[in-house]
Amino acid sequence: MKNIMNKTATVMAVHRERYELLAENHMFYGKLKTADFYNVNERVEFPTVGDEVEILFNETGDSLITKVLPRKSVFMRQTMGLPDQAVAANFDYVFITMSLNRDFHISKLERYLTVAWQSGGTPVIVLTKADLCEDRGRYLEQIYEAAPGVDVFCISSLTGEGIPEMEHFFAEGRTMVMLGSSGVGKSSFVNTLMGKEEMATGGIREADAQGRHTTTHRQCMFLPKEIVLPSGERIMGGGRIIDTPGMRKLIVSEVEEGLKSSFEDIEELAACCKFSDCTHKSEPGCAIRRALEDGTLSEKRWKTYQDMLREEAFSKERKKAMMKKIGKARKEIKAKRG
Ligand SMILES: Nc1nc2c(ncn2[C@@H]2O[C@H](COP(=O)(O)OP(=O)(O)OP(=O)(O)O)[C@@H](O)[C@H]2O)c(=O)[nH]1
Ligand SMILES: [Mg+2]
Ligand SMILES: [Zn+2]
Repeated sequence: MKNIMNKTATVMAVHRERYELLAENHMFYGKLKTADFYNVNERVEFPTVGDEVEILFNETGDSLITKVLPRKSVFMRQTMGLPDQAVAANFDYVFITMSLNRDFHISKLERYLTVAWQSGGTPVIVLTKADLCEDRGRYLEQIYEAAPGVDVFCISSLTGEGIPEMEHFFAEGRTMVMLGSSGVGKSSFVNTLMGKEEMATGGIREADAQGRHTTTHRQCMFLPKEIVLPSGERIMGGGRIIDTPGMRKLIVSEVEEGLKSSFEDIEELAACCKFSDCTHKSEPGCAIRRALEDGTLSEKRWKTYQDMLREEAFSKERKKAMMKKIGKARKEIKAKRG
């Protein structure tokens, strides 16, 4: 049997039930081939932005997406009561975006780092709104402690300050995904690179510095080959950037691997405890206790690490309960079918 319509395409945007696809420099729309994606007996990945998919190309209407090809990286989000959702895929860098003003929380950064390390991409910290910040030193100090070895950039999307230092990320063949809370300036950064208002941006509510969730869908864009910054300075582009909506709350799931990378220092310390099953409470020869006492490890960082472990345990329990429910539902459907 031959099918000359078989192609692969890249998912550039996800709308409610439609996917914006790109193949051979041609933009078109696709839908899921329902039978392939909603078969209750199989667990399949739903396409997300950045995915490479197999399609049945249709010249006159929506093409049919039949399969998601293996991903080199993926960033997952957990939504209460629903299976994990892939936010974006196949990126090289995760731009963890935080603003250099009131919204700055180091514990948030630690969570984002965990998710980034776990995704398979390389985290890069992008501190926005540098034009609004008088004293970035105190932020940077905390960041260097929380994210040793991770690149940090202070930028302003308004003036373009700090962006030329990031030029090497924007090169052709590279893909980056924006990650960060609502209102930190992810879309503004994208727009400055694109040289136009590609994504809508929004104000933030002054009272609580909480974003309004301006971006509601995920979009992948090609940067111009030459990026012109607000100052008129030109840098090289050509790569791809994925904008995402701000995450109100990032629930970390199955973070073990990510934990090891962003809390490597703690893992290493724990490995030096006298007892391999040390609970780090009152055992003799506990390297964690010692580090806490002499200040090598800050109480705050230790607490964040513990919170993360707790959250992970909770999330695993919830997942188990959910899988049980789904399993039961599947059995019922099978039984009905006879
Ligand atoms: N002064 C200044 N304001 C900025 C900068 N970047 C963003 N803003 C402002 O911050 C607000 C939020 O920016 P957005 O780009 O919409 O934020 P976002 O992260 O995309 O938010 P969501 O789409 O809700 O996740 C807007 O009012 C922007 O004008 C900056 O570098 N300097
Ligand atoms: Mg946005
Ligand atoms: Zn110990």
